[in-house]
Amino acid sequence: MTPETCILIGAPVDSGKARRGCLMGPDAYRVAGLADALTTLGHTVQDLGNLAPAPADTPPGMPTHVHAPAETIGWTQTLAKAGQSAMSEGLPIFLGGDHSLSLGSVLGVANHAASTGTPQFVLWLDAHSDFHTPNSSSSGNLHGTPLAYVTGAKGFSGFPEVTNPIPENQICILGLRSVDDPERDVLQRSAIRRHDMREIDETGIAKPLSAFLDRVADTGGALHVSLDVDFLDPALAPAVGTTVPGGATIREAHLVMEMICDSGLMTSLDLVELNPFLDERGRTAQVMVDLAASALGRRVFDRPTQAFG
Ligand code: 4U7
Ligand code: MN
Ligand code: MN
Ligand code: MN
Repeated sequence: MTPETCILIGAPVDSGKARRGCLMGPDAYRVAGLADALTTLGHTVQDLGNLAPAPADTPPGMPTHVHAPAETIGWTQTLAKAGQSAMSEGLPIFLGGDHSLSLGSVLGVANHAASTGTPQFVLWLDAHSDFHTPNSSSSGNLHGTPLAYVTGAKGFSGFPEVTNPIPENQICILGLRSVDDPERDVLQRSAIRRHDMREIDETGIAKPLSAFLDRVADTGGALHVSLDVDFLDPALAPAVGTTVPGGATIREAHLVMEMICDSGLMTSLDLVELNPFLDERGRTAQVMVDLAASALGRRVFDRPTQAFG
């Protein structure tokens, strides 16, 4: 693949849920050798270190059961800014941190895409749909809300205004097996492409993914990939707070990454929800680094260029 400038953005976000530990994620990816893996593949790596959230106040109008809204608002401001400016320098890789970091990462890359007149697409690899608003969330955990926020959903008082919402038909979710009732109601009425594990069992994972990649390619779009550790089966990737059995296998996940790489479409990447405190001898961090390497060109053999579809 064409050599990229990969910009590592450490986002030790831990405010998106009550259970702590994701703040150790960025360093776990560094220890697992992410930079070396990318350099070996011919890319240039620039590590911006770990960022910190901008100071923010608790907004009036935020339901009181929501966990740490001010800190997450601060992170959203910081990461949107960092993401938008990194987009003109290379391919940002957001090292999480819990999934609330994507409130900022997706906002930032979408703002950049809008400034260049490019349609922004989002591929969400996750057991969960993360389509709550602060009002619909019964847990009050904002890591369950980023996809709703970036589509321009109401209820995110105090958060940066979403001036370039991602159109529903430019979002694809793969890996679903835990969707709450309020999320299901909204998703079923939406144009979001959503593929649960049952469908993946029945058709294979390549089919829905290649259809989505074809659409990105046809429109000349930018593609943000958001990889939640819990996309994978917890037996293979135990370092996550929200384990849901029945997830993707190692090969399904690598195939997704390899197809993304072959498409040449990925313009930004989140690695989220790794909680190193729950890991077993670093194996989950290693799996995530290996998946990032697959998305950026690691191969057993070269393959002839081919179209999917
Ligand atoms: B993750 C949940 F109730 N839906 O809202 C919630 F099941 O980023 C989980 O995908 C959210 O890990 C999981 O708390 C957020 C729950
Ligand atoms: Mn998630
Ligand atoms: Mn999840
Ligand atoms: Mn999770």
